[in-house]
Amino acid sequence: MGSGMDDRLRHMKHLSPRQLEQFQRDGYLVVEDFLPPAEVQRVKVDIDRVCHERRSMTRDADGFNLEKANDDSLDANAEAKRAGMFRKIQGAVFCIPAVKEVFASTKMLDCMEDIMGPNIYYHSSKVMFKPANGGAAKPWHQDAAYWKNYEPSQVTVWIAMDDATEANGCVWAIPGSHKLGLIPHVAKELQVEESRIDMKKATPVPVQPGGLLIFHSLVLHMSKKNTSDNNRCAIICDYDCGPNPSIDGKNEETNADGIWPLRTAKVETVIA
Ligand SMILES: O=C(O)CCC(=O)C(=O)O
Repeated sequence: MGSGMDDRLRHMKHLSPRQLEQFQRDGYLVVEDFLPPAEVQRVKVDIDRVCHERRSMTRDADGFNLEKANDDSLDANAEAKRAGMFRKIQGAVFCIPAVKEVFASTKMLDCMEDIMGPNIYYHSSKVMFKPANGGAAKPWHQDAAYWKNYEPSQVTVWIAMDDATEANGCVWAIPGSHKLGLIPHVAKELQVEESRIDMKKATPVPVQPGGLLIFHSLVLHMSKKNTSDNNRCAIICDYDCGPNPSIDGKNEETNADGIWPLRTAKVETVIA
């Protein structure tokens, strides 16, 4: 290990060197008990408030995607399972203040700095719902396949708002798959065919409310249909270590190029 790495390990702000090593080996890491229960409750109340305001929606609009009767989340005009039953809210930090507070907090950025280094930019965010008794599956994919014009330098934080278990559709991952490079994706809902995946390695990643699942944008992951009586909701933020425009578009936080620097290394100017 070089002295640069020694230095980095000495200055870790939230994670332990063992956790960093685990992330580097597997491409993902679970950090339990990151948000206290009261904070999880506060975020859930804010999500519920925003959903309640849109409870009559029957068509996708403004980043709000509904659960579809035919389970095809990409078919914006397909019949919704129920008005106001959402699958996803894209750009969540911009419409749900409590979600923004979590993802832009010092504690969260300290944690991400341990993994990504001192330059952290906003890439995108969402709420992913998986309603009880039928919330749709998400097939195997690498997030980098969705972000075609970007180098795969993003790291995602997925935070459980409910107890995410195998029964209600927790995420599954293939440890080490971030080292495989980008794998061809097919179909409308971009996905990797199972024949290309070492399915013996498929690992469920249950997370308790307030726990984090942190994963690299090349990690193969998926989640199954929710066949249980319990809802499963997660808030998600994707961070980039380069100054690239957010895929959620320009808004009050971004500069004219659509870039939102959340934390950048301070360069000391030496005056001779
Ligand atoms: O929350 C889920 O069920 C899946 C999330 C996911 O695959 C993603 O954000 O890329």
